[in-house]
Amino acid sequence: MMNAEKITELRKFACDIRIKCMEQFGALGIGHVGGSLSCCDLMACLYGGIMNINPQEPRWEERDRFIMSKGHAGPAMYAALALRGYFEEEKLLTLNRPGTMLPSHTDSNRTPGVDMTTGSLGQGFSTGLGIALACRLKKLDNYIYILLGDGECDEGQVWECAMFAPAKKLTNVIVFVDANKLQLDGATDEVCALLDLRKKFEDFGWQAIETEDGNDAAQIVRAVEEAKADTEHPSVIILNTVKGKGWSYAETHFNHNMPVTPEQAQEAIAEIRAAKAAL
Ligand SMILES: Cc1ncc(C[n+]2csc(CCOP(=O)(O)OP(=O)(O)O)c2C)c(N)n1
Repeated sequence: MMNAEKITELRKFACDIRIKCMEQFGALGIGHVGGSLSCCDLMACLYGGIMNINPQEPRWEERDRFIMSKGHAGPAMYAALALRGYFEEEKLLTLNRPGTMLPSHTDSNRTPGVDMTTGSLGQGFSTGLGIALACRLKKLDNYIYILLGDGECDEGQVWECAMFAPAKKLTNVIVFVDANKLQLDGATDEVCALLDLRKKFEDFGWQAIETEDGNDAAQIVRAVEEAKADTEHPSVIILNTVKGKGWSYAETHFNHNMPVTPEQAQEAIAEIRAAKAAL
């Protein structure tokens, strides 16, 4: 149970993560803005309080794991990792440049704190369940957190995983769906409608929880507590989020991988700083 003070700290951490995202995009001139900004609150909750991790020992065996299955949102994860001290914050400005340790999609061979290489949508869910099964066989007392995009849920592989986790009783798994309703080239409902995602997961044997506001730290923390209280089923938490959250331009203009000028990055950072100051 986290108190109100801790929740405010997580909200501020989410603002810092957003600022670091925009610094990365501004330096590169392009980036997956919408899908990164929509999951910063989750990154803040996981890396700022929920996960049992040690930034000084990224490969500590008993740690909780996080798999960014929607790998194109790597910049949000990198921002959280840098702010938690996994590597120097200056490295963020090398995003996706030749020789960088921070490719646009997460790569466990390059970045301390990245537990699995992702980018091909659907695969992070499979490899995450493999890790969960291995941890279970090793009798580790830890959690495996996996983030999917709602567009990613159009992948057939996701539904193979949805069958596998309950069948193997992987109760150490908590999956999040970043339900921002948009994907690469349109609305998720129009590209391939998911219909009642919560019921679908329930029918596959999951405990399914939905947050009204998936960008709200208090709701995310509460949902994870509820997930952990069910020791019979793997859990999925559907986060109703806003693509581009925190920068009004990105919230209101459809974007996926968008160009970002230095001026736009500064405009976004000023807006996020003001939001943080109001907390
Ligand atoms: C297997 C596969 N097919 C296509 C792509 C190209 N792709 C990258 S991101 C994306 C859209 C993903 O949408 P969503 O999961 O909703 O992500 P978000 O809106 O949160 O950024 C697509 C189709 C990919 N990375 N992998």
